[in-house]
Amino acid sequence: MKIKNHISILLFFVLIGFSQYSKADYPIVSHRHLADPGSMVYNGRVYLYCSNDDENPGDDQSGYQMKSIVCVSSSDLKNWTDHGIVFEVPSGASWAGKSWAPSAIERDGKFFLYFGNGGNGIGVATANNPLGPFIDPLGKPLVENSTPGVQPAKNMWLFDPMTFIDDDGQAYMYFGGNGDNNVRVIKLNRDMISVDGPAIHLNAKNFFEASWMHKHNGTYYFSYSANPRAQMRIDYMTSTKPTSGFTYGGAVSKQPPLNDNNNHQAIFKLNGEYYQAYHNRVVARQANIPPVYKRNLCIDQFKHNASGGIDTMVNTVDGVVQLAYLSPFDRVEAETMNAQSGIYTETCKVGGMNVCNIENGDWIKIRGVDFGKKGAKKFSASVAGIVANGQIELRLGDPSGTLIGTCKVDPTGDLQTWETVTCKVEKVAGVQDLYLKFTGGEGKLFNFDWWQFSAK
Ligand code: FUB
Repeated sequence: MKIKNHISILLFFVLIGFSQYSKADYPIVSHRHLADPGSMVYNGRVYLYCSNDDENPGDDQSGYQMKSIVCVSSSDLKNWTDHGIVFEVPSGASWAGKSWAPSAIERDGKFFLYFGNGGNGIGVATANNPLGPFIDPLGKPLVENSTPGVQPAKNMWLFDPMTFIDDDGQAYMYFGGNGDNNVRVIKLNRDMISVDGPAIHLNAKNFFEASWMHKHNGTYYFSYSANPRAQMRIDYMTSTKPTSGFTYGGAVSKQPPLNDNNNHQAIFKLNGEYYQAYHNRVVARQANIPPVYKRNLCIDQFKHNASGGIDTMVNTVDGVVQLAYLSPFDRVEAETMNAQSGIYTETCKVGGMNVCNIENGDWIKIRGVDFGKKGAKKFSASVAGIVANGQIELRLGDPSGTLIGTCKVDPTGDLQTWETVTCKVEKVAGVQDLYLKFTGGEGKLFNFDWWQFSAK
C-alpha cells in the first residue's frame, strides 16, 4: 500500500513536470529542429543562425548531416519569425559538404556567416542583408588544418567559429574543439574574409566546443561548452585582453534540462539585458523520437555580478519577459509565432516563408498582442488552398478560448495562389494571447502567408 502511494506521488510529480514542458513557451521554435544558435543583434532584432537538425535522419546511427543554416529572429523575445534556410552547401560553398554551428556578424553594411564544414575546416559566406542568401566569396575554407597556428593540435575539431569585433575595430575569430589545448583565436582583416597572422593558442579547462566571446564593462568573457566530464556546462574565463591572460570564472549555465547531451550557447545583449540562446532536446522527447540529433532552440536571461563574474543562469520554460507587445494592426507574417501545434513552414512563392501542413485542429499562438483600448473590427489573412470549407478561428487565451471571429477559406486554385480573406471581429481590446486555430475537413487544408487586424 505504502509503495503504491509513493508510486502515485512520483507519477504526480513526473506528470506535473511534463505538463509544465508541454505547455511551455520554450522551446522558442517548436515546429523545426534547430541547434547551435549563433546570435546577431541588428536594428533592434536578434537573429539566431542555427544548424538545421531537420536534415538529420534522427536515428541513433546516422549522426549529424546538416548541410544548411536556418535563421529565426525576434524583436520581443516571445514571438519568433522563421526565415527558413539562408545558406546551404554545396550550392553556397562548393568546397563544403556540411554546414554546422554558425555565427554571423555585420560590418560596413555587409553580413558575414561563418560555419564549420563538419569538424574539418571553417568557411565564410557573405550577403547584403541578414537573411541571405549567403554565398562563399573565397571558393575555399577561411581556416583549415594548414592555416598557420592551427597545429600542433591533438584530435582537434576544426569548427564552431565565433567572430567578434572589438571596440577598436579589430575582428577576431574564436574556434576549435575537443581538448583543453584546442582553443584558437585568429585576427581577421577588415574585409572579414581573410586572416591576419597565425592562429593564437588559448587553453580552457575542460574545453569541448562552442567558443563564444562577449565583452562587458571592458572585460573579455570567453565562454564554451565543457566536456562530458564537466557535464557539458557552459563555462567561462575572463581576461583584460582578447587573446591572452584568461582565468577560469565558473559556469554561465548548467547542462540544460531535457538535454543530456551536447550543449551550445550564444550570448547577446538586447535592450540592456544579457541573454543566452542554447539548445535542448525537449521537442523530440515530447514527440517520442530519438532526441540526440533532433535539437531545439531555447533562450534565457542572465546577469553579470558586481565582482565581474556571471551569476549562473537559471533555465526556465517561460522566464524571459516580452520586450514589447505585438501590434495586430501591422501586417504580421504567419510564420511569426510563440507556439504552435501541427504546422510547418516552407518558402513562399511571393517571398519569405508561409505556414503549411495545416490540418484540422492545428493552431499557432501569438503572444502579447496589443489590441489597444478601441480594439479591432476586421481580420484579414492571405491564404492559398485547394479544399473547400477551411476556417481560421480567432481565439483568445488558449486554443479553445473565446472566439472573436471566424474567417472562411475557400479554394484559390493551388497551394501557392494567394488570396486575401476577411471577417468581422467582436469584443476584443487590450493585450491578449491570440490563437489562430485552423479547422476544416480531412488532410491539408490551406497555406497561410500573413495576417492583419484593422480598427474599422
Ligand atoms: O551540431 C554539431 C555539433 O554539435 C556542433 O558543432 C557542436 O557545437 C555541437 O553542438
